[in-house]
Amino acid sequence: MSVELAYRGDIAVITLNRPEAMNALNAGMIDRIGSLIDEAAAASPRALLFTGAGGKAFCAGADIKEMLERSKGEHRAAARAGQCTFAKLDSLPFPSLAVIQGVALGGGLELAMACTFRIAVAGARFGLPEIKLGLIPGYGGTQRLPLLIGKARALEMIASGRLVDTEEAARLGLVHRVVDAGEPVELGIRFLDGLGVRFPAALSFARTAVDKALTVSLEDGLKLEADLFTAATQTTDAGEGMHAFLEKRKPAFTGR
Ligand code: CO8
Repeated sequence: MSVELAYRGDIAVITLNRPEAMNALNAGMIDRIGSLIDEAAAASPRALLFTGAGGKAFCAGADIKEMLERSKGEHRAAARAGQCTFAKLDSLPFPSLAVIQGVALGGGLELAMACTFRIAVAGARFGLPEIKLGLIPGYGGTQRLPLLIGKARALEMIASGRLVDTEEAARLGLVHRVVDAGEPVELGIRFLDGLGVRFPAALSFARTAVDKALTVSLEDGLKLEADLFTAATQTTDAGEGMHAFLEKRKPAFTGR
């Protein structure tokens, strides 16, 4: 199978496994990623980690050969299918992490940008090079890249199609951390362990609120924050977190 789901303890791991084509995403892989996200979510993991097999590429983007064979209507449907799959990833109630070893290009970077966190293994390179094919990003890149690094920088990356290295990616805020070479899943688990054993349910509220910050008015954003804050107070984890503080112990969050 060119996309696989496995578990490392309470962490779900989805591996893009098509190294002979730099893990390029065809329509079947997009469908399968969507099904595997659902399957993983049903198991309520601590986190969902994405990685690419082969060491050279996290993912080199959408399958260019397959794109050439599509009609106009099929292109739109294919773009929407990928966008829906990545939106599902973006709205999971637990964190997701892309461990990027090698290149993350086009649809591959768009997949990584839909994750909560991105870490780069030394030597990784990033880009939205669609312009060099006479195209633009179609799996959310024109929308998520400006949200992550700002409009001017995003337009420059998309217009030039140039690749950025790990140092620049970290400076731009495209990745959260750069780590030394190693086995990607191990590196990802180490990063997640450093963040805490399990995130409280409030993480998904924080993500929703922060996502809206750049797209709605300040007034509407503040109302949303108050609503989500209230929702967070009603979770089991909020009771646990506040009691643990007063009892001078570490909280045992369950993600609920
Ligand atoms: N699609 C299909 N095949 C690919 C892709 C791809 N995106 N990338 C690499 N491959 C294949 C190559 O054709 C080659 O196959 P073969 O051995 O049969 O010739 C094999 O992988 C190895 O690639 P290279 O020989 O080129 O390896 P290099 O180490 O020289 O270069 C690179 C690696 C830099 C990754 C290079 O392959 C490259 O530039 N790839 C294309 C990157 C790119 O342009 N990505 C953007 C694609 S478009 C996109 O992602 C749009 C997303 C939205 C789509 C919405 C609707 C579907």
